[in-house]
Amino acid sequence: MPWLVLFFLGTGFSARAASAGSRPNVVLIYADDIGYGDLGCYGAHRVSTPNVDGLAREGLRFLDAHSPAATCTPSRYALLTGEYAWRRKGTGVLPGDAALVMDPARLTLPALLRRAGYRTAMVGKWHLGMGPGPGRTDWNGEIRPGPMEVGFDESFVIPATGDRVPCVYVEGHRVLKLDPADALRVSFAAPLDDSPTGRSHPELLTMRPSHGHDMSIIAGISRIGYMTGGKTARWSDADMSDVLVERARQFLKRSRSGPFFLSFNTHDVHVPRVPHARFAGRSGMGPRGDCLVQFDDAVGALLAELDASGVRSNTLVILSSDNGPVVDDGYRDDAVEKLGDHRPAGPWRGGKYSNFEGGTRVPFIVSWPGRVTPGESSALLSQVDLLASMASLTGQALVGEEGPDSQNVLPALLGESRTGRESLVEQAGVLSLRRGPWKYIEPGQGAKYNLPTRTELGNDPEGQLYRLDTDPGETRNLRTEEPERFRDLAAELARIRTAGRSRP
Ligand code: NG6
Ligand code: CA
Repeated sequence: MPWLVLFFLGTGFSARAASAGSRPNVVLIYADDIGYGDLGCYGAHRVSTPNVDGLAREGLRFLDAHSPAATCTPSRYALLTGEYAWRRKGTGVLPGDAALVMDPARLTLPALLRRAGYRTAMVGKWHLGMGPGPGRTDWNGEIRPGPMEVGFDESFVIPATGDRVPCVYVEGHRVLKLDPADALRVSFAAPLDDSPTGRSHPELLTMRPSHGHDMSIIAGISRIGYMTGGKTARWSDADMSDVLVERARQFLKRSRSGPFFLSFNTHDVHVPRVPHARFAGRSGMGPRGDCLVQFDDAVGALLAELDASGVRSNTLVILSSDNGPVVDDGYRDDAVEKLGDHRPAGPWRGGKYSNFEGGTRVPFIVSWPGRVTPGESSALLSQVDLLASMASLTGQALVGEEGPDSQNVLPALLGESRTGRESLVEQAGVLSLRRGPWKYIEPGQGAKYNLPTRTELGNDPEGQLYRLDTDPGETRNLRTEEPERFRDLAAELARIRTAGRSRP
């Protein structure tokens, strides 16, 4: 008799663990440049983020979760494709007129969910290129391929970043609110006319650059790249968060019969940081802190919409960020002056751009009320794993070349296991390999500091080895003390590199 009971318990458990065929809605809230220490639930005390903290309280807060890279484009590429971006040329931080970096033929996260019957939407920052590329994309016509060609049924995006032209929204295949009589042109090679630029006319600016960002002036702020025309289509930086939230809410309302997948990619807290007037001054930390408050408010609005639609208990919400934090990322916005004792990267060294943990160790919260038991988890995982994990959630299998670096960490995401991956490759200037408490950083010839941002890049021509459980701040390089371990990890990284895949 007891074995029968065990049998039933066993099958019940494994069916639950595998969730074969279960199709909860999935909402990914993907922040920009928000660091491990930027949110209240991760220890921030000078900025208040009650909505995110509430999500963490009723969900699972991860302590060793990573963005695939320490900058935006490679992180987003890896998240969507399940392939480490460093395997592909041309996946570094892209200009605003870049061609789509993904092969539309390959499996992506939205395409996988669509296969399982989901309606999929992309709202917010894209930064993966769109159209045929520089000089060839017609911003006044149909812009493709883009999000809609890689698995999204609907798309409303900032093409690149807030600090890069074109400063317009693209809805579906078209620039929103474009007047055909005022053609939009974009160039990253040379000015398109003799309009004043940030460099030639700094007196026209409402926010001045601290480095770069001195080309076309759009809405009083000079950006990276040149654009002319498209005046009716230009966005208002201060309204951006509200515009994206409204689009996301419309999608949620329309899709409540489910299942749906929403990728809500905020612009906060990337530069230029221009919070809406109702958040300006709220944090006492200048625009960077105010944009954190704005981000939190957007999260609250989305969760409220899920509640109002009655779908919250059937929705898996994942909140994370595309890379670690940066304080001065190119505009004089008081972020450095008003930082005080706020530590954007929490206990980790470095930040955005860095090989140190601050580059990719980011907030990661999973909530699914009634399904995911609240708590915290030290499981090692990466956003590159979402593809294989969502495949498992929806009862699908990855085959062949699909998601070559994506591992199924669903049991960890749902809190059924505290074990994630065994090892993980982190990408910044060079590659690092994490295994257990160990971190190997391959030799790097680059500079010690990214001077403009003052970020420690974590380069050492000899390579580095750290033990993070006893030395989270990566202060003691054990390369010469642990030569064997150093060699082993270097060899493992070399194997992952040459194998072209790491998925078991
Ligand atoms: C850098 C920009 C920085 C930011 C970053 C991309 C300069 C001097 N710096 O080149 O401001 O835009 O690219 O950020 O131009 S990311 O989060 O999209 O990767
Ligand atoms: Ca970013």
